[in-house]
Amino acid sequence: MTVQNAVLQVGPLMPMVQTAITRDHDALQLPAGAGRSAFLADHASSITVAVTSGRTGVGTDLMQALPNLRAVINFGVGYDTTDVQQAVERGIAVSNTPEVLNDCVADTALALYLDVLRGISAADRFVRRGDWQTKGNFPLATQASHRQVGIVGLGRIGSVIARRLEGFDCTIRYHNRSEVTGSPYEYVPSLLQLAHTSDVLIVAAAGGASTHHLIGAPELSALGSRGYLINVARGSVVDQSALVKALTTGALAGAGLDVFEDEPAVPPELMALESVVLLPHLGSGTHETRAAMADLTLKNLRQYLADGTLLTPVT
Ligand code: 8YV
Repeated sequence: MTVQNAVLQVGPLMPMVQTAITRDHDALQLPAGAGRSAFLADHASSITVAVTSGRTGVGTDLMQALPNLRAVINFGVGYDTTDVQQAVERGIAVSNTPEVLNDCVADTALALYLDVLRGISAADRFVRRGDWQTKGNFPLATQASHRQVGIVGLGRIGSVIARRLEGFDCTIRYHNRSEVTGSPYEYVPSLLQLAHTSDVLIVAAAGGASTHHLIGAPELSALGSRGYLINVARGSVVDQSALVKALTTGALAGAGLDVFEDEPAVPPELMALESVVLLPHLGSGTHETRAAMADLTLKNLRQYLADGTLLTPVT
């Protein structure tokens, strides 16, 4: 028997989300490998709602294979893995989980900021290796307070990062597609100019085609050999090859990275560098925030199934 208006799980989800959609909505699970074609041949036409995460998404091919898809419910604020253009063209609604993760992602940016400038993780490795006893003092680091900080993307998360940095007496400027009305920070229309005037660039812009490699060799060179890059947005926003080159040649002082271009792959050249802090895309990864994201994901799904509208649509 074919289920009508079926809900489809696309990719891994938090256990509480997976349990809820299976228990309450009889969600089907899209097989990852060989069984996918046969599954789609059997079920594609019955699927009207897909529940996915920012890491997996409903990409171009899968969306095309689901002729009756009406909504994509995305766990995560970022939805660059979903083909939003096709969704708009076909009238498919897409939701995400904004706001609830602002604090934790901003906290992660600040953790990377302090760690990279002060060398906290490197100093921890220094102590564990026994170097304190054999080599003496840990090398001097860079002051984290009173810095010139450029925020790339002063959106919901970027604004919280800026507020946190005020506590460190930093001078904050930002670059955005357009000036943020009423912002207390200086808007710099040229990203290159922002890189020139910043000690640290913090990337908090959304991923996707419009920001692909927004930060490349020229911006990294403008940031310079005493400059630092922090990225808690998407790996795609930064030209990773250019970043690796700048870091390995000393053209950039250091970087704190929660995101990479081809996750979970991390360039091996970075593994050997003491000047970088590498995190496994954990920006929103706390019990509290992930529970709030799960809750908002399920609210969007339930509201869509009840009345065809979304609580937090992306378009
Ligand atoms: C999540 C994120 O880890 O919300 C986002 O966009 O990058 C993270 O909070 C991820 O989306 C979960 O798939």
